[in-house]
Amino acid sequence: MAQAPATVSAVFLKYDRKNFSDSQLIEIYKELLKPRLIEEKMLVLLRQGKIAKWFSGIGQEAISVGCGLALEAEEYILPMHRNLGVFTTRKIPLHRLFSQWQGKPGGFTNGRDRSFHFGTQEFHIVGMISHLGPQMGVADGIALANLLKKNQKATAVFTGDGGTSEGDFHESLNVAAVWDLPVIFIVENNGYGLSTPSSEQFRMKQFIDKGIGYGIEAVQVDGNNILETYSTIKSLAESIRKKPRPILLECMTFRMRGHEEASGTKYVPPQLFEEWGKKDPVSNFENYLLSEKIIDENLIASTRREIKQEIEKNLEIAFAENNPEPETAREVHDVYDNTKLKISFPVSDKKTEMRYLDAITDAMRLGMRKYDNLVIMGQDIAEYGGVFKATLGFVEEFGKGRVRNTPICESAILGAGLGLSISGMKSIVEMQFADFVTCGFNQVVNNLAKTHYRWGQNADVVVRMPTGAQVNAGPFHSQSNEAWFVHTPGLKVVYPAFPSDAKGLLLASIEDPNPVMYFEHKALYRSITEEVHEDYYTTEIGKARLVREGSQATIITYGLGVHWAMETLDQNPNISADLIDLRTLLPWDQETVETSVRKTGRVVILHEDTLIGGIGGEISAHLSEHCFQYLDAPVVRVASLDTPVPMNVELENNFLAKARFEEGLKRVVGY
Ligand SMILES: Cc1ncc(C[n+]2csc(CCOP(=O)(O)OP(=O)(O)O)c2C)c(N)n1
Repeated sequence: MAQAPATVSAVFLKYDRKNFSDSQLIEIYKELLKPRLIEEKMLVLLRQGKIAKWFSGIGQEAISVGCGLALEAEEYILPMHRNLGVFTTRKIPLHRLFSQWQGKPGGFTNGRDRSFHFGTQEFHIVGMISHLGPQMGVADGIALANLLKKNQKATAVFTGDGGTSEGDFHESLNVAAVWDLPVIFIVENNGYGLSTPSSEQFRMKQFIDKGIGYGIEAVQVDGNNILETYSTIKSLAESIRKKPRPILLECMTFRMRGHEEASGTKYVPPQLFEEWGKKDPVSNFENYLLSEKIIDENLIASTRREIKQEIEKNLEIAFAENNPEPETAREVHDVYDNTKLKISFPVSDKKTEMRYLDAITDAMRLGMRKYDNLVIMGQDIAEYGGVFKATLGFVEEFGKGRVRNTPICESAILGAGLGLSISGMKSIVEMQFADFVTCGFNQVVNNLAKTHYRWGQNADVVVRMPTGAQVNAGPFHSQSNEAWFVHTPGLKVVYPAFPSDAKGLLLASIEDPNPVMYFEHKALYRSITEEVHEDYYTTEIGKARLVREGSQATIITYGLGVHWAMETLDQNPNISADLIDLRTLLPWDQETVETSVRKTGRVVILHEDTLIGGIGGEISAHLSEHCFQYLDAPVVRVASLDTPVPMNVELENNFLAKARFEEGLKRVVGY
């Protein structure tokens, strides 16, 4: 157990009251004291077994409170797990915080997430996900929205010193630097990441030394000195509102308790507690105000009494609240933003022959024209037009503000997509190749996918995924990774096989307020054409398409598989089969599939993805569970080999499911 902060009567910190009036200083004191008293109460409740876990920020309050006081109420703050002061200075009713910590409905996540893991538009706070660093990319997106709206707002995001070791820190600072984003990156340097001391976390002497590496300003403050944190953040915010740019703010501080209360503090030398205990942010400020005769013992006592009463009153409310009543339908429903989208039909009959790639470009162009809050971000997508030229000419029409070349920072950019959405904007993020989404995987599966379920915030982001093999590009430019995302509640996964669907589904994805992984097959870009409506139209997400009709079997496939199946059927005119193009993989169209299976009684599932853990397994399991009585043959899956994708054309052909599809189809039909 850590030692309690030493009670000091002397003032060990140097306070500069600047132009603060006495009453302002008293207000600041009250704001600083409140999180301390809440925490002290939480520690008591923890010992009494009334709460389960506590991440303490005792010793670091001056940073959170300084930031909360310095920014305007409409400016977003993205705090971490030790920043209670951000929440209290934003005047969140305490019973809502207490309910949140107890998983009660009066909190912000209806019991779905813990402690400070929530956001609230009402208070302009975006809480963390457990992974620490992703916050910073989200802050970039919020700041980008502010920059594009020219609304002169600052954003502040927190990280611990340990969190800066993550790639997200580097990526987010780098993106913010290149784009001049008005963000204050606040590093709370408390010397430890869990139990690991700074010496085992990084080599540089101090964080401000990193500023030069990113080409940004960096400022260091005494993080325990409330007047210094408050005044510095206030003036930095004023400055970046006028001249947008990121600033790294290093706050020197110390965590006076364990990482969380159960973890102990054995790893911290006792003299550090002694040394930093003297610099306690609350008692020093209190003593300073006493020494300046701005407050007296009576005011201290009455302030403490008032705050304690407020805490007790609000705790009563939270404790009296019932736990959330589990309701399965509501849990499943809340995974998505269920705003009903109207399907748009083309106004005229005018059609043009388009390649698959042209249809994608056309959809993006029409989407950009319709939604002036839509931003496209990706590597080399601006003047260069993207490696596949999908956005050629877009900069000329829409400008560099909305068509943004990004540094090679998948994670920060996907996080920025969420930040834009939080600020009411839309985005398309182009992965240069679907394979590279691995570098931003966390933002997709943990941030974009889970945010709506957690605190009701939608992530209006389309991730374009140039995918697939048959292009002799080897293991890192050919993968089919759609199954990873189909397994992630909260995402939609779309995968068109034809130009007309590519256009309609991309426009539907842009309209959809949920995160959509939009897979586009590279081998189809320039190899197929179709007459496509010139007008704006959308194709419903979640609906399969019956491409061919037949009686002997049902072929279920998507993407390039649809074309392989058509080719095989053309070569085998004696086989009569329903050919279903799923078009959307999450949610997949069970009704269309079941209707066909009930008719044919035989099923072959074809996908380019490898077999084990592929979507075929899910569909097959579903059919054996729900259509067993209609089946006249075992469901057959034809997939690519369970190996990485080889480059050599012969090896790749052998790898791909196409090589085994005809045999599989005949096996099913002849069973
Ligand atoms: C990606 C990731 N790895 C590991 C953890 C486990 N973890 C939680 S907090 C923490 C230490 C964070 O240290 P720091 O950023 O310095 O913040 P502090 O706790 O000191 O305030 C670790 C390792 C995590 N949450 N996320």
